[in-house]
Amino acid sequence: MFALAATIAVSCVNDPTSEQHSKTDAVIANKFVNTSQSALPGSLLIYVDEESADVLGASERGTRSGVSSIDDVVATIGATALDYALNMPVVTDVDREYGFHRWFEVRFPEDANIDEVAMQFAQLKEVQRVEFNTVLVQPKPQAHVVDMDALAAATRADAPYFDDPMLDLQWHYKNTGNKKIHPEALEGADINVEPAWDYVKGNRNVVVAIIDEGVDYRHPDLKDNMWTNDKELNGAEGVDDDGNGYVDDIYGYNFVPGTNGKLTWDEKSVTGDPEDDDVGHGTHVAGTVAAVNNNGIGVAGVAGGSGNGDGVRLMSCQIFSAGRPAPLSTNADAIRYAANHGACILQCSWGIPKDYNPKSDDEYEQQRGLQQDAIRLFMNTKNCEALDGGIVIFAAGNDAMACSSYPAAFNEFISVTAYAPNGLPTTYTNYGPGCNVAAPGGDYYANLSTMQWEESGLVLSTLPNNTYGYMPGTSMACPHVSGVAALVLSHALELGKTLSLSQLKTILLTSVNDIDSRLKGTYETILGNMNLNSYKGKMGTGTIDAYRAIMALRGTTCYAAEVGKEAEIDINKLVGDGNLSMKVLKSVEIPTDVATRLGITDSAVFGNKLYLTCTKAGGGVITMHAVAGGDSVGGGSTMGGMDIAIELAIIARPNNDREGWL
Ligand SMILES: [Ca+2]
Ligand SMILES: [Ca+2]
Ligand SMILES: [Ca+2]
Repeated sequence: MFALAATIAVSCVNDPTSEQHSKTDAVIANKFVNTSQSALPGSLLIYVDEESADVLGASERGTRSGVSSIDDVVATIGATALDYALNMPVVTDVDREYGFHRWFEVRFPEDANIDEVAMQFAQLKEVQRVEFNTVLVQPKPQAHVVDMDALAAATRADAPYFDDPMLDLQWHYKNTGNKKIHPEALEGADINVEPAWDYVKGNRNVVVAIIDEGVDYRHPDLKDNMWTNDKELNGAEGVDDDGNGYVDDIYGYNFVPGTNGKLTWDEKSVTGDPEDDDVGHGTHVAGTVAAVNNNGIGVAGVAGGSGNGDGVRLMSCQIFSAGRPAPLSTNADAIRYAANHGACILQCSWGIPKDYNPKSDDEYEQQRGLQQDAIRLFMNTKNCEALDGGIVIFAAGNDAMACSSYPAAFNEFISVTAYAPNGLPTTYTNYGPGCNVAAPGGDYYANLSTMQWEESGLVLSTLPNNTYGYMPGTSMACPHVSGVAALVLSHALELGKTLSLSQLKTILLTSVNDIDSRLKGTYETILGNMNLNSYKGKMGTGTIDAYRAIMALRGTTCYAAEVGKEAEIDINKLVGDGNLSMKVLKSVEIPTDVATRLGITDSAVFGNKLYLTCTKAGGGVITMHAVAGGDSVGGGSTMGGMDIAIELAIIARPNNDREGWL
């Protein structure tokens, strides 16, 4: 039976009802980074002045700081612990630069009135900021283990790029319009990654930090692409072999308080609520970025290599664990770890609770606390030769809200919305201000003959314990963008190019295909009608296209062709300022594999124009040979001309016009 709750569009305008702290003393009020809404009970983060930080740093801490005013409050509230908010066995110069040595976490009984405790600290001149330890939210989609019978039934007609048997079903990489996957599947509604694999499949020197549930690093389709901390890998169990403050952090670490630091992925909830069980979210996200390609098993990953140990590497930074609270101090610790251990892409499928979402970038910046400082460290840390910093990619959120959630929405991070196999926004995706780019997140469809929700239109990836399965969400869209970013950096390494953070973001947000022309009228679902007009211009710049991104990096001009319609390509419009006067286009080279992939059945050159028709969606590079500065003098000969070759990447997509489609 249909068991899915209807998604209700909610307004973006919040109505915070949290108690306002007394504004009689503006100085004190300004010390509060955030409010106690969604705060972890019995925990506060305080940011002290430099002098107190020195005293605290030199003290044994525990429950006494050595700063008398702070100790008075600590005694009054019956504090049980006082220490650095981050795990810093050694405070480095970089930690000082970011002020991490000034952030402390105070623990006290959970039944204490947290607002009153916060006020006591805020009244001290030594305490400059007070931050509630907000508990972050993880979208918890249901996982559907793949049905092997369905797999056999939905096999696609053309030969998949790699030998991974489930690549056939990964419509999000190549959507052939297979109606067995989704009754309205739209050919070309995908990230167009297969032609990008002609140029690059991954690179070991690109490390992607998966800030999520733990990644099952033993999974046969992930283990070869796991990042490893070699000192721990070759070290002793139970010993912090590299002295970084984390014991046995071989593939990453479980930062969640109340765990022993070991990565987990299938633990039953500690709250007793089955809704809080681990669902394999981190393992699924990791597989989309870099499941091992071409190894004859399971699925493919966007930047998973060619089966020869050449995929990008995955670092598991676990912040969600079996329903335990995920406070932002833990999150900041995980992000600092990613920055300090070699990651250059921060893959974030989580957010701030929606009831507590900031309403503007200014508000988010005012709430500048420990987490933002950690993200800033990540963005400013160069861990990949090809990128001048670290890129931060977030899911936009699944609340069908007309704006992105935060932190995704912040203008320095990429916020990813989700579309379905029909090329339309998913029923749950956030959209509107703050959203930057769309990627496949998948959606259920209702099978009216069986009265079941079908999951083959969701995203297919790895799940814990050597299984595979489907999940929906902007959480699943986000790793597609992280994967494309990883491919671009991998190729940049091979080409010896270095990108600034701004250049990489520009490549990702401009290497897109149109979605807006499909967004008109009403889309009927059994849960209700979606007004597609309201999504127009709000899903981001478009749907991300891996092939376009690689072509943008290479500097190859792209030409958008419509499937099934003859393209008239005027060479004079492609180069220079678009007003060249090359009169003779001599010939065109269309490699056989490109002709096959795009289904180019005929082509012709006439004067300065090339005519060709693509019958399939995809991408490929052709080369046009022209004569510059020469002209025909009759009798077939030319005078004074120079042969030039112009590479052109053809991106073929189907007609986006949905008029009359429904
Ligand atoms: Ca260690
Ligand atoms: Ca060890
Ligand atoms: Ca595989």
